[in-house]
Amino acid sequence: MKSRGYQAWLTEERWKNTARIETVRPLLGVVSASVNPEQAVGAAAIEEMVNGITSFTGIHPDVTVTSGPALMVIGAKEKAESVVQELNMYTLKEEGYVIRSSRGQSSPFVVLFGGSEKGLLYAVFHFLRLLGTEAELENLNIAQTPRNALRMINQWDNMDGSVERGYSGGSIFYRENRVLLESSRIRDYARLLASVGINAIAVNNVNVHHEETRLITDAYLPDVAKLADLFGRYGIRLFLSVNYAAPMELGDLSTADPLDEGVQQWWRDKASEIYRRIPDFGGFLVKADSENRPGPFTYGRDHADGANMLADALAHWGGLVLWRCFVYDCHQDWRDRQMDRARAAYDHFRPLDGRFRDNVILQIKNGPMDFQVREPVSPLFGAMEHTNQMMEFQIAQEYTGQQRDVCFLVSQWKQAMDFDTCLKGPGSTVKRIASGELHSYRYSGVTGVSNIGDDDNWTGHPLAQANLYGFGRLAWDPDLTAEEIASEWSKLTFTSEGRVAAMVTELLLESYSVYESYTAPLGVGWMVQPHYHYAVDVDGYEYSKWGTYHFADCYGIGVDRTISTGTGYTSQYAPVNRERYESLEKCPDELVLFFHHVPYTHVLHSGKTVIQHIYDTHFEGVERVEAWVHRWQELKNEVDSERYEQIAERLGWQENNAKQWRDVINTYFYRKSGISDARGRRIY
Ligand code: GCV
Repeated sequence: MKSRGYQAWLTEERWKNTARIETVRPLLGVVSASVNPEQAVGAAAIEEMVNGITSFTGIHPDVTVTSGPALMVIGAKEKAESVVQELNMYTLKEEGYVIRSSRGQSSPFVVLFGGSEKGLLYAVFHFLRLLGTEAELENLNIAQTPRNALRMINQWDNMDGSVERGYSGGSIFYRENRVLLESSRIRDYARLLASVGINAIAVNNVNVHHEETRLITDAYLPDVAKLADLFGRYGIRLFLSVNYAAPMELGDLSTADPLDEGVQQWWRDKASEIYRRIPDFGGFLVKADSENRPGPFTYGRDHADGANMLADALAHWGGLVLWRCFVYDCHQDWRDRQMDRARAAYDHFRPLDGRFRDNVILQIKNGPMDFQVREPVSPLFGAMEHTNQMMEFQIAQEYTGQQRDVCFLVSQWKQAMDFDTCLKGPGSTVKRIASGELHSYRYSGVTGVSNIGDDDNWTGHPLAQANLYGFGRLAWDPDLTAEEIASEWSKLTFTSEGRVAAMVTELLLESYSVYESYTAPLGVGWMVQPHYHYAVDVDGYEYSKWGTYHFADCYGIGVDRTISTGTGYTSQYAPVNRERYESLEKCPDELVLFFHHVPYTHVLHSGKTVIQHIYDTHFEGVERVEAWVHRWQELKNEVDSERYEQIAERLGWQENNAKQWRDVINTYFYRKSGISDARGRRIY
């Protein structure tokens, strides 16, 4: 039996309500499926349905499978006939589905109809969510299509078995330069991802070291093909991160210049070699000219030259190039304010709009810096009307608590998705750009840096599973609310009975603002220990040696990014947002130190001074975590001991972390400003 943590939200736990099991027995006892036998995804859909029914209810349904359009009828097949006829007339998108069910209790049925086997698989997982949350099964009339075409995960896994920014053990994919194909974990991971609608994955770190460079050679391609097959069975297309200098790194050429004919031919040959083995290969993910990774700049070429060369090599096979825009100069000298790191992606890429091939997608981090707890939305997103774009979120909690502290990131991602860029007037939201609606992108979507490892429960902190779940659900439907997602996950993971799911939902929904409250204030970010990026160190961040990231002195704090007196970063936004951020009066409190340098006595919209805000939030943050610790203790007898203890232990760590942040931050700013806490609390 798999442990409770391992099962995650695909729980195998039997319903406690036996009366309910008897009620649904006539419905769940029969499964009639029709699928294309050549599509492995269809088989997965049937297997998931049957196993799901048995796990929840103990019922072993009779199963018949025929060959035909992607369809499943649960229960009374004859009664469902007219619904099936009607649905057969529909044309659904490939990944779309419809679920309909009968009205009365006599001869009940549910029909699941997919636009393809993939659509059917998603319908099955939807139906299993209904079973898992013990929702009503009568009168269903559900129609779904994903809003984002690409819903992707990026693994930052290395072949030596480590995971960059991994906080839950080692890699499930690799160990000691071997691909771990013998383990059932990869398949179970594919199931978890497919259950929330993920349809693409890049299986190695964007920092491609020597051994990972070899993934595109004979040494590893047979194994990569097996990985692609495992994921393909769950409708997930496999991508590889590639080293821009691979032709050199592998010893074949002396240059990686994208305009060199030999280099172009090398990548064309490489693409045919890969597609011969993996016909459904997704394409390449590339981190170039960023944090010491090679790229086209070495040859005096720009990013369009670089990306297009790879795109041309893949085009014949329908492959994509996902080109990351995380390009900045880490040696920036902050005395030269034009060197503001926040400006970098826009300054590099915006002038290249229209020059990228159709099968290139620019992959842009949600904020202009680097996954801080609070950043404005990257101004590059949506600013290139003629270039495909997708947004990158970080599910791994690098700067947001490293899966020791609870921080439900769906709250953060929702704010980003709902942000109105105003690029084409009001309503030009990020979610409409990511979905390709605003600019009619050919390819677009969202991607997330994975937070899983080989810890038994996948994510280290059991509650961090909610971030992986939530990422997939939001990528499928950005209109879902954080409340809906948190509650759905909590019920699936802790069952809908008793108090646990409700308490966990509350905790998750508070957690983003709690984490923000005791860490770096008001959007200023960073203040973390170098390289480690977890515990507090106000001046510690590794690149701070070239200039502080917060500009705190005895008078004030914050980064002046205005056009009038600062780095000019605000100019990168459309007029409405530019004016809002440029003006100290209009700038939202939570971002005031991201955009402005202000005295500690500056009064926020909240009515508090900046310094008092810092003191108050840091005291409150600790109090709120202390309250969680007590609330969790009340549930001791209502949660299995495995997860109870893991969560209790981590809440204890979080409490210590919050106290450390409170004491260090409050002391630092008391000493800098010389202003004491208006409420007279002891600062240190
Ligand atoms: C994969 C940050 C992280 C790096 C990461 C990089 C990136 O700088 O600290 O570990 O490298 O982002 O997104 O490429």
